[in-house]
Amino acid sequence: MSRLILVLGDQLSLSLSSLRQRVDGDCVLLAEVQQEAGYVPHHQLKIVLLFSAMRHFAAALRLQQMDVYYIDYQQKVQSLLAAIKQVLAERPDISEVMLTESGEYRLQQDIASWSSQLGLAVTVLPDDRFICSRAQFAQWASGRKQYRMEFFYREMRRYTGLLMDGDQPVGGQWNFDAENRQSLPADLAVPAPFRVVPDAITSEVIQLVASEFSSHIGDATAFCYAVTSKDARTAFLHFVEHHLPLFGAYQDAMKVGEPFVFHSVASAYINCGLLDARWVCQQVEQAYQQGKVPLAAAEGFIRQIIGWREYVRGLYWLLMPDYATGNFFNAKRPLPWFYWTGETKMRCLHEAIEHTKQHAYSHHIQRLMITGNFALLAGLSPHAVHQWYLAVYADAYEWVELPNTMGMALFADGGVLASKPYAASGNYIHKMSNYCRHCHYQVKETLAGNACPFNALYWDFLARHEALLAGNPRLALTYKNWHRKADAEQQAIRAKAAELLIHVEQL
Ligand code: FAD
Ligand code: DLZ
Ligand code: SF4
Repeated sequence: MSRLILVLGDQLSLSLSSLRQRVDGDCVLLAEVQQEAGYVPHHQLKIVLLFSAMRHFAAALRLQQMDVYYIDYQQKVQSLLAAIKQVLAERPDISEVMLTESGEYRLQQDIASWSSQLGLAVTVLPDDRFICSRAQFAQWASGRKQYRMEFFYREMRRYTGLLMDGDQPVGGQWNFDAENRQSLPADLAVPAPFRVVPDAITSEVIQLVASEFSSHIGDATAFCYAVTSKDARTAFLHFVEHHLPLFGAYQDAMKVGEPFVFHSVASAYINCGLLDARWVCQQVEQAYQQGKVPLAAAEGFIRQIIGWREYVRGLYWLLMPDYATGNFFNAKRPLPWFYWTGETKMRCLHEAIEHTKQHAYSHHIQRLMITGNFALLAGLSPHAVHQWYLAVYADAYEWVELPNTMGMALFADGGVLASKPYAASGNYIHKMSNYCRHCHYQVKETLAGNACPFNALYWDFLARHEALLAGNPRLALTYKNWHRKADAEQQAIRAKAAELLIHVEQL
């Protein structure tokens, strides 16, 4: 009897746990299906990336003499289960379905019902592309009052041996973040990102997506990402050579017309399996050891992968499904339409959303301190914001998007992930970007007609939620500053914020 190995669209790694179990006679299935392509209105570039990478991956498996079934989108198969049934109808010799665990809770629940629906054994294997297993994370979390990333990260440094000198961190410090918060000098040129010219397979997928998903955000014909692990590795090595040396210093910086700055643009590749998380860290460690990049840059990058990335995944599986329904501030406002169009006079939001539309990408500080910060201050519904982030980025899967949105950007989990809300006024954006110099609004103003909306919204957010936040020691100084303001000024700020929120669609 044979087994059918189902490989999901974000499992495009030859070393995948399910593929390692393959023996002669087993066959492999990849399927472009309506359910996965449609559970949120994914960005057109994300669908091109996934479908083209899946098709290239199927070709790579066939080159290794594997027996591969590939269901393409034109066959209009509704779900992964329906795709499996289609293969089983042709292959009565199959007695078991095997797959590596899904990255999303939604699909995991679905898979749990497959065995009874198919009348076959369904074997689910751990996804060991992650460095920390779900069980290992649960063990780390058990008995802790707080799940702070920094402590988890140190354990991961010890566990992987990355940037370690025996049991001590190389350079005598775990974290060089304090050196990583510079704004971009006006005359510093940003090297061009790596681009790939679409081949025949990708061109065909572009046409498919342009016609089948034309109502989704983005333009499929602008696609220039890698779709094979070979090209994704070349793209990453391009980053290591040209961008990594300044990655640390300018990690938080933003500039008009520069979507990528010194970032790696690697998340979409790592998350769908084209790049391996351990491999990227090794390249970065090696670049440091060879003297090509400063320690602060190498440590800053490795922290994002073995720290943040592993941490949010652990937290997701530890706290789902309740985590998805958090709404600490009881925020209810619908998402303004400009999140889809970028048509707003606020230059910072316009830039972040335009980058998102054009590239299915914006970098971390744009996600956190621009679109996320505005959503937090304006009291947008966490569910609506979560659905938006899940749809618009090429790297978005719920296991990584949800904790970043609910926990980091919106504090909707009440402080499980972050020790205080990442709320900021226009002043922060002005410090870290040149956006305000190109904006309709005046960043130094709070009450004037053309005042930066972030200013009044920031104070109003703090005042609105004082009962929930005033006890947080990290906000003590902020509340002291609020209470230093005269009553009349406080009232004027709050009235201004109320006015802004009534007209939020026109900002
Ligand atoms: P770099 O800045 O070059 O960082 C290197 C790598 O570190 C990234 O490729 C990524 O794999 C990892 N990384 C960095 N920060 C984080 C983080 N906070 N959580 C997890 N991994 C991290 N990341 C996603 O991969 N998918 C998402 O859907 C996603 N949604 C987000 C939503 C919000 C509201 C916020 C604030 C952040 C989100 N992030 C998400 C995290 C982060 O913004 C992206 O990983 C990063 O911007 C990807 O760009 P890059 O590859 O150029 O990253
Ligand atoms: C994101 C995505 C899309 C757009 N389409 C497919 C698909 O057609 N077939 C598939 O197997 N996977 C797809 N994916 C990725 C899945 O949604 C992802 O595997 C799950 O959400 C688990 O993380
Ligand atoms: Fe954004 Fe305000 Fe600066 Fe305009 S002035 S770019 S709205 S922070």
